[in-house]
Amino acid sequence: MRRKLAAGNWKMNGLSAQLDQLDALTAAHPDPAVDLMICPPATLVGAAAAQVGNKPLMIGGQDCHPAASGAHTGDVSAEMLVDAGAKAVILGHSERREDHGESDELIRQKARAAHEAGLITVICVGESLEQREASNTLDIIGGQLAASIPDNSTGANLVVAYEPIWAIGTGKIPTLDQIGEVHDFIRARLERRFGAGVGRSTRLLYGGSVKPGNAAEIFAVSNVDGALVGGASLKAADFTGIIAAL
Ligand code: G2H
Repeated sequence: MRRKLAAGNWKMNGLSAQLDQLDALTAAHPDPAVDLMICPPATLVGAAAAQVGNKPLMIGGQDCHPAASGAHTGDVSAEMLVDAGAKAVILGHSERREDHGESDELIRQKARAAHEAGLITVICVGESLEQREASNTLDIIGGQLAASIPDNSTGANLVVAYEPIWAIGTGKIPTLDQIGEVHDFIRARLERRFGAGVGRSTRLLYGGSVKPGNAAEIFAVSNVDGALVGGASLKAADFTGIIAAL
């Protein structure tokens, strides 16, 4: 049985005062029935992890470099995230694929390094509106899965997030049938590549304009094990509304 997961992606939002939201979250969920994760910007990962301590809220990064250390100005390694107290890292978010030209191959290298460092990876896949309208969604997702998920993935260290690019921060979401079709497809591809054990235990998140008002219907879709939430994770009250729907 897969444990549900609510993961918040703060993106490039949050100064120190934003960490107050973590206290509000852990106070509202002292013993959650689902896994909780917040991925703040890199500047806050260490402070966030220290603030959360042993409370049941994982802190994650939003990216990492494939190398453990070296001459890579501005980058952060998986080992550094672990050292800062992170338990997870988001990789291959479409904003990184677009803003930084990240390829599936690079994402796979990052994910392999993150798994070796002991992190859970939340690997993002998703199609553009143009690709969906051309009926290429499953081909695109299949290619991203094959090329960006590393061989050292397990049901424990891999989470896949389906984030249709056109639904991110736009308020638009796919139909529930469209979400179900893609999640069923991702599950089948994982089972085919890794076998039933890993394929069935890997958690699949939906991401893209998830809000307290639409979370319950999305979570009722087959093979949706939780959400990767951007804007609505910035306020503990909104995120709590989503957690309550899981
Ligand atoms: C999609 C999501 C979080 P939002 O990027 O990864 O953001 O919920 O703001 O659409």
